[in-house]
Amino acid sequence: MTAAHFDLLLVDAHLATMRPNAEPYGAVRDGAVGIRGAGIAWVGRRADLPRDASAAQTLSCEGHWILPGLVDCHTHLVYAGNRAGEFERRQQGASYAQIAHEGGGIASTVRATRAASETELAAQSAPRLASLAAEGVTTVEIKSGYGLDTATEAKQLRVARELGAELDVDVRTTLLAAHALPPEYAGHGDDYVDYVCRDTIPAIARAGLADAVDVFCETIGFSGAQTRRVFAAARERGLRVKLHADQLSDMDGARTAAEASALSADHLEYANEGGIAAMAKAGTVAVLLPGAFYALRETRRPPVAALRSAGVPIAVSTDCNPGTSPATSLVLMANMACTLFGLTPEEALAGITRHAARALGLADRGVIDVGLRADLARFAIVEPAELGYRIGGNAGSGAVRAGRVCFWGS
Ligand code: DI6
Ligand code: FE
Repeated sequence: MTAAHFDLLLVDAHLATMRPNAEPYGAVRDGAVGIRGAGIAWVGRRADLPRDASAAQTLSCEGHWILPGLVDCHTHLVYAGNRAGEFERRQQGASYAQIAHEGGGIASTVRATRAASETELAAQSAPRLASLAAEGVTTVEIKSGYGLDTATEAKQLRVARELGAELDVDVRTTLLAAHALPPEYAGHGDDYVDYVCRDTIPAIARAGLADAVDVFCETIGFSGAQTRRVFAAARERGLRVKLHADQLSDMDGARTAAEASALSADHLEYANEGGIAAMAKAGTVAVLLPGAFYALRETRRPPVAALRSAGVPIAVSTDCNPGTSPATSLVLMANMACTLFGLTPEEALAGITRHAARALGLADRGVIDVGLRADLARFAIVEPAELGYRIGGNAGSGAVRAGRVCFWGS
């Protein structure tokens, strides 16, 4: 038998492998991870490492914890402009409706995003992605949805991919052309849906710019019938779907998502029981977004107990967007999912690793196990629950993506 040789060997680590049905957090104390190429070749207690194990590079984790590289599975982080001024006005008493009526809200971000050059858009968006990467996020989903015309949606998705390459993050892109009605189509929702189905989806699919298609199914967004039309056009082009479902009202969005075998249904504050049962049957992941819940001062919590008892996997994400969740810390979202929604810290960590990977249809990551991608995040903590417990700060002390060290602190 050939000796165990690794390209990279991590030692002096405690591991929260997040493997299900093992110890809590899939924990292995005094562990080691052997990496060969882009993949994990060995995981276990250091004491069990083969005696003849050797490595081109060995790194000490100095007693820190190693988790699977974190996965932020729902963001709108590529946009131009800023809505802090609107926040200021709202705090002084102006309503969302009033601001929207005056051309603010999503429309103002659409104007700024259309006007920005690709370089400007990338420069404004980069710090948001960098903030996620600095806390060990190695995979990020980024949606379009602030272009609302084919050319600008394509520009957003190109910038998303470019930023991933630049900042060493695996970016998955989602076309969200059905996010809001652009001003050109005011009062003509069905005509815009025609345009999305006939022009935008085929063009984006031909250019290979999107991994999935999403819709904002809501009274202020698109109806269930319109959602199904967009999903059918996506399916025709071989694209998987996901849905902003039941965020502000019960639109039966959870069921609509499940019936289309959606990867995920996201938000879900107002989801009904039938929809949850349908999600369980279809294997659709529930993505909870506590940042938007918090920023909107929503009081109706997503149906966590019902999701749990139906066996629906629960992911947690930032929803990073300029209007309802200007959040750039995924670990803070794990804390908020515990405090606001009642998740256990272990559930919250599964929500930003294993279940988030599944929400993107990625079976090769989200858990530390042999044969999976070597995407790892290192944290200066004494136990995994600390990541659910802390409010703010960044305990991230290192990250490895596809076997390569992205950063390594002390
Ligand atoms: N749900 C939301 O809460 C955001 N988009 C969505 O689909 C709002 C986005 C914004 O206000 O810019
Ligand atoms: Fe969103």
